[in-house]
Amino acid sequence: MNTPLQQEDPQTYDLIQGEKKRQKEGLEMIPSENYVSPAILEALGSVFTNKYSEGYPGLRYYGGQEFTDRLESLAIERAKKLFRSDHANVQPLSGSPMNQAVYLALLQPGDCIMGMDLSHGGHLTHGHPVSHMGKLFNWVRYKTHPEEQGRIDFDELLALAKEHRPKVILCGYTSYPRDLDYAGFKRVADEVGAFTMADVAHIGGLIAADVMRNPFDYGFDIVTTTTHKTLRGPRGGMILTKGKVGNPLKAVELTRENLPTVIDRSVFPGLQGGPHMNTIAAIAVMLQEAMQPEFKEYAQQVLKNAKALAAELMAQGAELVTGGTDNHMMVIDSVASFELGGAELEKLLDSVGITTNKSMIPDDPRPPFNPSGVRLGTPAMTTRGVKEDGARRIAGWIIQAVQARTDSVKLAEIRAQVKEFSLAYPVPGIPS
Ligand code: DSN
Repeated sequence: MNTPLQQEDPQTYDLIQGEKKRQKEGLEMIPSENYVSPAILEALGSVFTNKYSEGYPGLRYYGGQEFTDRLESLAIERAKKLFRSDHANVQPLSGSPMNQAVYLALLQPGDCIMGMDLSHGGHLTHGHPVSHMGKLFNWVRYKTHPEEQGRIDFDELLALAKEHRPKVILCGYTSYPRDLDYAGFKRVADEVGAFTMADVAHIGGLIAADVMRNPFDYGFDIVTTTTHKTLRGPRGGMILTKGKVGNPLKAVELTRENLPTVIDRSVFPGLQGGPHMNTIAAIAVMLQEAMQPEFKEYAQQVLKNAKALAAELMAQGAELVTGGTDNHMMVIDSVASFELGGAELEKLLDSVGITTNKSMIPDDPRPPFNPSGVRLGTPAMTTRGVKEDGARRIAGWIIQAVQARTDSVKLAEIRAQVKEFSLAYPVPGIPS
């Protein structure tokens, strides 16, 4: 029997079927992607999508909030517990508005903020000149030392901070394979009286599971995270803060204690309109899943798989930025390793069913659309149940594909092996 979607819009239905097949038959190795559970898909497709809820629980601009208020409060309480924060705003529509809401809450146009250089692993929203936020504020970018396992030199950072007197010191990354020394950032921020902000979008799930450091344990003021990467939820964002929860309808002075209120007011009415309540429902489910013991095992396995994948890639001749990984991702220097640009390697791996994405390497001389690297990660494959031996096989296929780059017969053989392997590990929410 046809589904309602199939009957009403067969074109869209067919595209969804195509995407399901692609996800089932291939390996998702983009470090920011994952698979949600059937329960999360159900919450995301629920009738909460019909509801407008501008405001916050108990303080809305529309009627009919009996269930939305309880839902948002549930998500907030779960987020606070999981991340050990005093407050959580679960309304950001995704990562960019989440970070924008923080900058717009703490800074005036032209104010100084420090963040990690994009080619060293920082995100576009961390002040890259092409972004609106990059133009609005005075960004000072710091770098890493990739030849020293990606170390950040805190003497250099302090010297920069003393010179530029930032109001905020931001750490966090989108393409950096190591953990961060939050205590080092906090020391520098305290010397110049700056707020501390960590964007842990990539590693939110690993922090929630306590397998990576939590910035709040080092005195950070604000932590932002998307909800769909290692946290394995719907696409969305959360802003977690220390401080005293106040009334978001009343303007308050910008102080550490007032951060929860200042941030709430910045998200709504400052930046966004109605929150997506169906997404908040799915975030609530995701947070509950992340509190279970199985989630900790998942997070531990993500790290073990990344170590196994990285070690095997290096053993077979790949050069990794910083020489390895301490988290869920790694960046292959594809030019140094194989004389292949990142775009070429991404395309080659697409052809054998391994999905990755091209990525800059530190101080990359090549342009962003064909940079010198490719980024890989283990969150999605680990959700499917792949373990270290599988990670090593995947490394083998990546190297074999590079070696057979002009041999279409061999590439087709690798594609068939990747498909057979992938089909043995079902994707949650997609019947096998
Ligand atoms: N697009 C995300 C990533 O792939 O890291 C971050 O925005």
